[in-house]
Amino acid sequence: HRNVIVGCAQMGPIAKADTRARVVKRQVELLREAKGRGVEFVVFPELAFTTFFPRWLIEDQTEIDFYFETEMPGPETQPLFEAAAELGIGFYIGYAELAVEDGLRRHFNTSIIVDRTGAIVGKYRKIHLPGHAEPVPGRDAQHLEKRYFEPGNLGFPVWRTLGGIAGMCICNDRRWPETYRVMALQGAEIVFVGYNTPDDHTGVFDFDQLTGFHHQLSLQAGAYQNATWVAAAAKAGNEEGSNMIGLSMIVAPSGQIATMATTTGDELISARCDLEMGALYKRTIFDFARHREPAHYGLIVER
Ligand code: ING
Repeated sequence: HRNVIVGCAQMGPIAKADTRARVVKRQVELLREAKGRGVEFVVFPELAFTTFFPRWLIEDQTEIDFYFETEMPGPETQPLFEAAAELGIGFYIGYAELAVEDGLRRHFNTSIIVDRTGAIVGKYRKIHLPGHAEPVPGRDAQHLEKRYFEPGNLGFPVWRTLGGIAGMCICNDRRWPETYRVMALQGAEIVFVGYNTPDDHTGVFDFDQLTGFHHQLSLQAGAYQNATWVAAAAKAGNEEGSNMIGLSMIVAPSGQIATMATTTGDELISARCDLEMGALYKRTIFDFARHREPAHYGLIVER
C-alpha cells in the first residue's frame, strides 16, 4: 500500500469585488482544516483566485489582465504558499497565467502542483477550452474562455510526487477521454482537477439538467478506464448570478466515489488514497501493453 490522505478544498463563490487577499484567507482556512484531518495534499479549484470572469464579455485588455497573475506566487498569493509550507501540505491550484514568452504576452488557464515545502513541482496549461471566442447573442451568461486564453502548450505531463506518479488537468479537460489516457500511458496513479461548471452551459434544459450527472460520469469513467484516482475540486455556488455545481469528489481507480461534497460553499472533503490500488486493474482488465491495439486507433490523432 502507498496511502496518501488527499483533500479537495471546494470553494464557494468568489465575487468580482473580492480581493485576492480575502480569497487567500479562505484558502488558508481550508488548509488548516485539512491539517486537522491529516490531509497531505489539497486540490483547489480552477481559476481559484478570482471570480469566473469568462462569463462576461470584457473589451478592455487592462481590465481582462486584472484577473491574471503575472507571477506565482506573487505578493498577494505568497501567504498561501507560506501557510502550506508551514503546515507541510502540498497543493494543486488553478489560476489565470499571464506569461511573457519571446516578448509576447501570453494568456493561459493554468494549474500548478506545489510540494509540501512550497516549491512548484509542475505546471499545466488547459488544453480543452470550452465555449466561444465571440459572445453568443441572447445569453446573459457567456462562456468566453476561447477569447481570453490560448490552448495550453505544455501537453499532459505527469510528475513523481507523493510517493507516486501524479498528473493534472483543468475543468473541461475532464470530459475528454484523451486527457486521462495520455497521462495513464505515462503511469499516472492520481489526477488532480479543478473546475468551474455553470449549470446553464447550453441554455437547453434537457442538457443543462444533466450537468451534475455528466460531471460525475466524466470523472468516474476517466478514473476506471485508466485505473487512476481522480481528485476534483469545484468553485461552486451562485457566483455573480451564475449557478455553478459543487459535487467535488475523490474517485477511486474502481470508479467508486470515495467522498463527495454535500454543499456548494467552502467545503473540505478528504479520503485515504492507496496509490497502489490501480495496479490490480493495470495487471488485469487494463493491462495497456497486453490489451490495447494502437494500430487501430490512428483516427484519434489524425483528425
Ligand atoms: N467549464 C465547464 C466544464 O467543462 C461546461 C463548461 C459547463 C461544459 C457545463 C458542459 C456543461 O465543466 C469550464 N470552465 O470548462
